[in-house]
Amino acid sequence: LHLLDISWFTESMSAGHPVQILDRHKVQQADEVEVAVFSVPSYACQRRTSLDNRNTVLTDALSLLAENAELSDQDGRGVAFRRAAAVMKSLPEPVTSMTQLRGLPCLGEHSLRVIRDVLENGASREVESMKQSKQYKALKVLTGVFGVGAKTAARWIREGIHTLHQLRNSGHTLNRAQQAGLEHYDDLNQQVSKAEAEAIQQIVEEVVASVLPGAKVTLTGGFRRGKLMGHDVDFLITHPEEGKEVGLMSKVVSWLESQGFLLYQKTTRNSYLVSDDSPALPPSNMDRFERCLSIFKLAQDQPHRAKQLGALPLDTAEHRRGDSGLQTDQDSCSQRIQTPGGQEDTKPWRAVRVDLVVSPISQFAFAVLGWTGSKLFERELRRWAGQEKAMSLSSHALYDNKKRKYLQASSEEEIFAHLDLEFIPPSERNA
Ligand code: DCT
Ligand code: MG
Repeated sequence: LHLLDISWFTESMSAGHPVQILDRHKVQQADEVEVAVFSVPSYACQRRTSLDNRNTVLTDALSLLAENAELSDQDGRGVAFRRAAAVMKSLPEPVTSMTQLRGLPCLGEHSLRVIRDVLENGASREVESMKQSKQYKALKVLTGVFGVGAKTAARWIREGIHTLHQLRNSGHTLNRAQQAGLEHYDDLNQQVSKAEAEAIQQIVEEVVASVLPGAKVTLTGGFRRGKLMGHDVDFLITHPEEGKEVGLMSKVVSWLESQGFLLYQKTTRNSYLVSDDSPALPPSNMDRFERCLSIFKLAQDQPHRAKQLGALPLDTAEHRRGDSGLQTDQDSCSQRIQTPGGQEDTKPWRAVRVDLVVSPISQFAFAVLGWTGSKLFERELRRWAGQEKAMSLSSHALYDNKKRKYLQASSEEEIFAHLDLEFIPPSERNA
């Protein structure tokens, strides 16, 4: 056995210099097999994680366990599996044996058991049986409705509601978001492509330019990290002159609504104020900007639409969701229209989840960093700031608890520098 030891680790954790290859050496043993032994720093924000994942079978299994934990309201377990998956995503080569993993951080007993099962048997028995379980299937279907979270889904399941058909006939009064979610269920459970995101960006840019010349629109979320598909489209809007952005959201939303672009929208007002003497950090760093959660009506040219859906039959929702294996009883006839020629065809538009956020320029660097993700990368940045640097990071500000003051930044690079971290570009924040 040749043990090719690729040590990736920080020169100094507190100095924050991230991943380096320190050395490579071979340990000669009996036969000719060569395997790499990995070492990575423990915070995801110290690592570079591109979209080129060499261990998808392992990370898919761990991510499913994470998802199931989150859907079951077990966030602690969810984070543990997310961290384990993120470590596997950052490895430069496919893992073939357990010996390669000794010394890696964030791999708990449970995650290691799952990895071993996948390496030895090609799949994890636990994950496979979870995927087939009634509980998981029902949680997936119900939380697939926009506006339905884990707690609501669990309550409905306890009442015996497992399908959309049962939900519709349950007599439950759904709120406005959930009604829209049910109505556009199929569309919203179909991934959004980069091309669709760009088409929406064009519309948003035109609207923003017409209501506030000079304002800037930035595509954030997964698409800024280079993803080709996403579950929604996230935008951040600002203006180079502080204060000019006030009132912008309502104008943008009114204009979009008047043009028939919005199938649903809910705007929340900005409630964040930086105070001079205390951190005043919001309990959740996501909810203090002026923010509009919307469902966009995106026109689709028919040939493109047809090509995109390929030869898939349109009779059930599960066909369009590919291999999820989930059964729903969505009446997808609502997704068909009669063409003038009398032929059945897809409707000429689709519903897409779009998030709009407005930030003042003074907070823009923090906002763009906070909204670029991934979710785990953000969580790890905040954990690093708190535990290693005694600082509080949000998508509005960075507060130094020891110096008792806010640290200003006008770029993401400056924030990484304040945190003593090497700058990680968006395309390598796919933890
Ligand atoms: N975010 C976060 N914490 C949350 C929710 C979101 O830090 N609880 C940040 C990270 C990503 C960004 O907001 C946008 O969120 P999503 O759209 O949910 O994530 P995404 O990476 O864009 O994923 P997708 O490509 O599926 O839209
Ligand atoms: Mg997104």
